[in-house]
Amino acid sequence: MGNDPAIDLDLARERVMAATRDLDGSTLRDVLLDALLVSGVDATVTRVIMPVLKDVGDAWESGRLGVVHEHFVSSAFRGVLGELRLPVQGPQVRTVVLACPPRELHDLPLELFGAMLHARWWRVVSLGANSPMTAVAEATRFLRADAVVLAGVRRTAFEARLPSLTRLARTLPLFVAGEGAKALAEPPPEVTVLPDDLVAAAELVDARVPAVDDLPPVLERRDDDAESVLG
Ligand code: B12
Repeated sequence: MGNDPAIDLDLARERVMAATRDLDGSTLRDVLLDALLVSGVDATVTRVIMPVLKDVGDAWESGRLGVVHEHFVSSAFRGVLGELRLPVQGPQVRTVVLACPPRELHDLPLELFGAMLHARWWRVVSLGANSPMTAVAEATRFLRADAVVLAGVRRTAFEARLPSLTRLARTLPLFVAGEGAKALAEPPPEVTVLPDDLVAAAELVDARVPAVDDLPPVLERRDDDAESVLG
């Protein structure tokens, strides 16, 4: 890899896309881990993983790639990001619960967002797709969570749950994201709609729930600590 992260990430994106077409899991994993080491979680998610996800989704819709590619890439991304989930510990750790509302299955961008919060020293507890609102509320109580992020593509996923969202938002900061959240005509005033830009959204959540003193360094790339971050 060269010294210019922009060039590396463009190349990484092309290689991940090619590996997806070839269903080549080991190349995909190697390229992504390299990108994460060199450029960190934020840049790799926004410049490599999300664009590939979008390309694969569009190509799948138009028939240029098959359902096999969509499944393959989703599973491979989850696997690689899972490898990075070192436990975060200490009094300064904040806990976030991630979930998709009931009947919402588009959970992958939310998982990617979780990796970005993890890199900011959040303990990320993911309930995944199609989560009952009662389960979300129970998880927040049990974990004494500091925040909740819900994401969905369909407006109805949120619209049908406005009373539960309002109740939940009275107990802790509640963020909603994705096309469905943005399409809400009138989100409850206590609920924050996150921007599409994942870095801006992560910064917003991070700033809204300040950690206690002695924050450890953000788990982002520094020239001298990339090895320790990714182990
Ligand atoms: C992959 C996919 C699926 C996968 C989901 C895999 C997964 N685990 O996530 C599966 C197979 C499960 C699926 C199922 C269905 N899907 Co689908 N799916 C897609 C597809 C092809 C790609 C979505 C994607 O991941 N895009 C990549 C991401 C990066 O882009 P994005 O979703 O636009 O997100 C952007 C922003 O919204 C934002 N964002 C999104 N989430 C979050 C979260 C956070 C925290 C933040 C900060 C930002 C953020 O970030 C992105 C920035 O560009 C799209 C079509 C497309 N080409 O986009 C349809 C699409 C989303 N699906 C659709 C539909 C209708 C369905 C189904 C009902 C059946 C069907 N016809 O396919 C089912 C069931 C859905 C349900 N009940 O939830 C529709 C949604 C229409 C709507 N608004 O209601 C779409 C648009 C297809 C279409 N043109 O009709 N789908």
